Amino acid sequence: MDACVQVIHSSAMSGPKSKELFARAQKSIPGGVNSPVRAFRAVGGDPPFIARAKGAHLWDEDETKYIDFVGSWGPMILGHAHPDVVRDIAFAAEHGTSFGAPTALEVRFAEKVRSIYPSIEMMRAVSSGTEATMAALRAARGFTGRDVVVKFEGCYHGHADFLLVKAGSGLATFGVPDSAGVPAPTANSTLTLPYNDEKALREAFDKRGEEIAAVIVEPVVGNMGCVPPEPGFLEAIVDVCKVHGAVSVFDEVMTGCRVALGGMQARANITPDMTCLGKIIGGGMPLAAYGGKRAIMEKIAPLGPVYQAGTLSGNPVAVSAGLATLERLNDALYAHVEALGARLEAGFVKSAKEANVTACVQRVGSMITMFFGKGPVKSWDDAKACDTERFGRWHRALISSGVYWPASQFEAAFISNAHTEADIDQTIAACAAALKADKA
Ligand code: KE4
Repeated sequence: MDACVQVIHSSAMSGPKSKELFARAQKSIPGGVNSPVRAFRAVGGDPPFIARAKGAHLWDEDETKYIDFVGSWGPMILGHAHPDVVRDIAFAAEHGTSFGAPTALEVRFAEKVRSIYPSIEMMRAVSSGTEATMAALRAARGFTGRDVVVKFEGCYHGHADFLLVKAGSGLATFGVPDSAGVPAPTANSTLTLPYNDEKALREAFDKRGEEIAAVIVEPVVGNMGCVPPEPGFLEAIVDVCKVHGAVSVFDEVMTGCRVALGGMQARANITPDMTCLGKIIGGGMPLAAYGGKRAIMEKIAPLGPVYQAGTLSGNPVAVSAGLATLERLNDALYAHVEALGARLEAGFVKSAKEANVTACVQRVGSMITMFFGKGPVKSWDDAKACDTERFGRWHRALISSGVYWPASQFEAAFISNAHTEADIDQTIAACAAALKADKA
């Protein structure tokens, strides 16, 4: 996730109703938003307030239409308001929104997830990706009896205190808080290493292997922009954890059912000890999950000593949306989003070349980022060297052209099954015009 850069720009982008709502919102909600990236501070301009969505399109309160590449930050792979998903949500709601009791739906959901992710022998539903990663790592600590967690710079795993930690001074030294409010001692249980740096990983284990409970990784990073793993990096994580008795955790909240039905672990044929899922598996409702080896998951209450709970965990409305989504993910969908992803990538590359702009496009399946830097982007150091000002100008131009693109250089964009070649070609044209105008 990017550091919010205060960009002072007037905006002609959002219409009068959005502007009025934004002014009101800022009186009651920090930054006027319920999640920071939505405030457009990293790109400038005021955010349009969205009134409705259908398929690949959004409409704001001023009835301006956009082609949507945020997709609620990943969940909407079927497209917005899919009729089957809406129908199943309504049916569930008519029978009660939440009981706080076990339901048949939750059993079906767990069995469906396990059928897609063979590495998940047992799982627990929760309500957000943050809960999923926090609980998975607590389970890993409970299972190993160790405290230290290894993460990688540029990866975001939700806002649990011990995961909001940036690299310490030396590679194998503990981290320092990456947010106010995170106690220093908490950061002392997290080692933050450079992504794609197998040598640093092995060094950390050589020095502190007996303290390390788990390594958590985005198997394709979305949170510094789309950064794929270097060959062998993911395998090294699973291998070094096995050798040292630590738990390998793939945070597939974003990549799960995105880069392939079975996530990056299926695409790369790698088996982690634990997996975190979210976004797509909830179909746009608050639903996530963590799971993995039975021996680890049997540490979770009420079976074992690791506590984790949730009032709305696995509630029937969210699970109905998740099941309706999962049941419609098929080979044709992944072929479609792959083809459109390749088309968009080629169009962006061509536009940057024709405008003689330094940029590189990185994509895995239907998650894609246009980096305004030489590339390739393999780590946070590479990503943060990109021209975020130019990204901001490009983003504002896209929004003004009716293309709703993630409001940060350090985010991935998403293509859904509802996008068409016409949407992609319109987006490429908007990109080309934006780059050309920016050179003028
Ligand atoms: P949530 O708590 O936001 O459901 O999930 C946290 C999370 C965990 N792991 C990964 C790999 C994630 O990408 C996320 C959340 N992603 C961000 C966007 N990059 C959500 C958007 C936002 O924070 O507003």
